[in-house]
Amino acid sequence: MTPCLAALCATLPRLGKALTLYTYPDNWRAFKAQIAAQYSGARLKVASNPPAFTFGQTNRAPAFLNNFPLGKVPAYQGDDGFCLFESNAIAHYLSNDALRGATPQAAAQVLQWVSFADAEIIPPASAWVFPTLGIMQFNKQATEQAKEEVKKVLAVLNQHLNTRTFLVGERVSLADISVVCSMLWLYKQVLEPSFRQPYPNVTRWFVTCVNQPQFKAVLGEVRLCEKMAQFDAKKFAEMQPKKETPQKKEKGGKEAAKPQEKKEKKKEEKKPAAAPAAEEMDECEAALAAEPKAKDPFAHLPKSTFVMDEFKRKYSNEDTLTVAIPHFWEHFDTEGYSIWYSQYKYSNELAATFMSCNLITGMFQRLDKLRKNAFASVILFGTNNDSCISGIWIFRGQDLAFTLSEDWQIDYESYDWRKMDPNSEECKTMVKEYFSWEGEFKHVGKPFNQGKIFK
Ligand SMILES: N[C@@H](CCC(=O)N[C@@H](CS)C(=O)NCC(=O)O)C(=O)O
Repeated sequence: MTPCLAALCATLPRLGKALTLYTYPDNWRAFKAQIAAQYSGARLKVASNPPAFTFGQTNRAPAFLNNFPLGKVPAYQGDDGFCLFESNAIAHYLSNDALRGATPQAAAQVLQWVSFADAEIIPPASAWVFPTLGIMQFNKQATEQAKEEVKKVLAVLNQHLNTRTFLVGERVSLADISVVCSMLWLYKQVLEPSFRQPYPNVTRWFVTCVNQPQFKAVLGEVRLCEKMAQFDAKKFAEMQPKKETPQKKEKGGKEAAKPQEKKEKKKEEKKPAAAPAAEEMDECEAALAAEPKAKDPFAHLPKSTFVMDEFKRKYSNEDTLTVAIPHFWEHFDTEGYSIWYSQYKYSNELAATFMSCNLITGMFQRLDKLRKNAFASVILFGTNNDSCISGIWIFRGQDLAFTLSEDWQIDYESYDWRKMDPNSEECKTMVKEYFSWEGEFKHVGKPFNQGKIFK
């Protein structure tokens, strides 16, 4: 019988050993590896937020540079210590044979499209899209040139996909994953219906791919652009680092056309470590800063004495039974927070346990922005074709948080939710069992196999 305990928590894993992908949130380069892992069943943990990973800090620390000398993300570390950088290599490693191309010809074609994405799509896509995100100065000539290059790329893809569903063979491969990810910003930001109209095969293929459950688990719902985004001078001004630098003043159209070159140049000019605040924002930091600053949906709640981050640090770094759980009950604020039991409604549809694990990790990824205000420990009980999923969730406020944002509503309706009385013995027992992954789990009625723990 396959051991199949899977437990996940919306915080740092406590067991240092796991397949870990370091990245900043919503990084299209990391998406390639994440989607490949969804197909292959590789149990990948994404470290993209504090305290596990802070972009600009963790990746500049000696321990990280020791494994990944460029300090760039995505970066991968296996449970065996194996380390990889470069997103394509990581995605390749986490793929299965079908994704990589099962014959020498198919494998070479996959490589062809992966290279095509990097060499032909990313440069013009960046030159066109970055100014619309306010992270690069606008230059009309460069943008027009980029649009023409994108048209060429779309024409090539459209022709290729005229008689094919996917780029290589009859199934999704790493070729589709790489090319789709490289086109995400284009399709979201600038490829409005009239622009994409001459290339129907490409849009059909793109929509088919992003609607595959394995893509969806990572990307969520991808909404195609309705109106071509334009350069926003105000946004660009806001995005610039406060301190003026000579580099910033030099920034101009030619650079916009060649983001890669710009980065190389910047590297040469970079002063050694000393003054990060004075450096020009690089395209990745800028992309991060460009994330729309959503209104805090919990802003209306009175302050709470329970510090979620502090509890998560205890849970991540210290013994659960003797330190984290006592800390939780000592500080838990019953007015500012609530405790909920969740149970997956459709357990009869759960097949392979790795797919159920992906269901849970996918949900956690989509709820990433809830992390400051929520904590969950969710467990998959049972074996292949006989399993169920349940968990304990802690939310800021007295209601389920999911309705507060459109982005959070994808998964929660597939679960039954029961609010628990924090003073009840039942609640104390379940918190203990779900937080520590130990106990009788009497209410579950399925074995809790002490086999592998996937986090
Ligand atoms: N070719 C690399 C590019 C990686 C890359 O440029 N990563 C950027 C984020 S988008 C980074 O980590 N930059 C940090 C730095 O330069 O310090 C890949 O595909 O993985």
